Amino acid sequence: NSSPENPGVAVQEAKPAVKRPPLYKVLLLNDDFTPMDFVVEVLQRFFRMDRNKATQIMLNVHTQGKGVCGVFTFEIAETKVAQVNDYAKQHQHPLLCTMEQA
Ligand code: TYC
Repeated sequence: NSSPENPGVAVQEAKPAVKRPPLYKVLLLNDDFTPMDFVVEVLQRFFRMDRNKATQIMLNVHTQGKGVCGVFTFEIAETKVAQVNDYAKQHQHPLLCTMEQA
């Protein structure tokens, strides 16, 4: 990448200063006590799912032990996890939400 003015002299090229941020999966964990209806409500309220989608994800978590509710940047994922865990606590359910890098 030398220039015509300075043949053979390498020119430092600027890298575009944009990078995709790392993404995080927000996971719901199964337990034996949280009512299915409550989990469906949580998925609708905090992940904006319709009732059918929420029921499908809830049943997947129920049978597989855990499941992905969505994929977000770090701060959004952290906020979702806190909202779900706080809401579950307020309603005295042991439901747990976690995150991991996608
Ligand atoms: N296993 C629970 C029940 O049988 C339902 C449940 C589903 C709980 C998903 C948590 O993340 C969960 N009532």
